[in-house]
Amino acid sequence: MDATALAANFENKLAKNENIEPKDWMPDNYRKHLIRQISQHAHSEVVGMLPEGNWITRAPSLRRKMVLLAKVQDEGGHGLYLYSAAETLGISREELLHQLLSGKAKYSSIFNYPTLSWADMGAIGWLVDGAAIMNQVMLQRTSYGPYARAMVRICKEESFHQRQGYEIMSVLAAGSPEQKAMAQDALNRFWWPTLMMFGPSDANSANSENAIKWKIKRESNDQLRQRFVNQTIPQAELIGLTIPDAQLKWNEAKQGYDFGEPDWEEFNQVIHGNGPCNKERLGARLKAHDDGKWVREAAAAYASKRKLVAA
Ligand code: FAQ
Repeated sequence: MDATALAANFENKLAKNENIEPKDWMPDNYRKHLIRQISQHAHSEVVGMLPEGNWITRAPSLRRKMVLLAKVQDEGGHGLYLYSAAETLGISREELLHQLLSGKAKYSSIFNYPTLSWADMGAIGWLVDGAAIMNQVMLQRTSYGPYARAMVRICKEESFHQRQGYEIMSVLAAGSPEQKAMAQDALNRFWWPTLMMFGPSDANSANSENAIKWKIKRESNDQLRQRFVNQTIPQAELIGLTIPDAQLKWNEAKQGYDFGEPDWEEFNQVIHGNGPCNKERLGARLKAHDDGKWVREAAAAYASKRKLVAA
């Protein structure tokens, strides 16, 4: 097929909502866009293990510890599926990791905030995983096959994560005044950074136009943020916690809540490396990479030995 026919074939598949698969022809910019988004997503899952990993040894009971451990391991698994999905686009795992460890690649802003109390485990599960699902449900129908398929399993696991977080928050909110205050404080600190997870407003979202055109994203940053707010307010009310937003108000006409504007200056600082924990997070990943060097070397030596035996 000539270039025009290949491009027409690609557009045709998108129009029919058929997946684009790794061996299909695709425009270079589509490939680049996907590598950027999928790898940022993978890095987010892996760096996202750190804030919760901080509380594994201090979980208040064996049950809580087992659940948290399982959840953090799930996030590591999500990172692996997503790195594999990115690799199908022709970039190596080494290059992807280099981009993260050199500070070139972005990962979700939310993981640059500290986890100061046990209630933060509740807030992360409830809000951060809740926001992640809101975004990822649409990604199950993203146009690139390997990414869409990875999202199906990831969404199932994120749904359990969201429930375990909300359960932690509801137990604390129904506990002693100190426990309830701890839950409220976690909500106060995580609310605005969670809203920022959806990315800048549509007017300032440089990548959205292509993402929507290519059916990589099926809904915009603002639409998803609005849906998350609508879904979360009744959940907060049910357990007697207050959303820290004086502008929050039900809007009958739009059948949704009006809410305040996140601090976009703070968001810009965080995504450019100047958030409260950016250096700590990258430092932890660099250390993990160095500590794992002998494992990579041993695995490579074993693989070449097996190749020799097979030859
Ligand atoms: N943080 O033009 P847009 C999780 C960047 S998974 C950092 O609107 P786009 C699970 C953006 O990259 C959480 N950077 O970009 C879990 C772009 O910069 P670039 C991760 C952000 O791609 C839970 C620039 O700003 N989820 O949490 C952020 O159309 C608990 C302009 O933005 C995903 O990655 C941000 N929040 O929309 C794990 C889902 N927002 O690349 C552990 C897949 C924007 O041009 C514990 N990703 N930027 O230099 C997406 O849906 C999209 O990439 C968005 C951004 C919505 C994140």
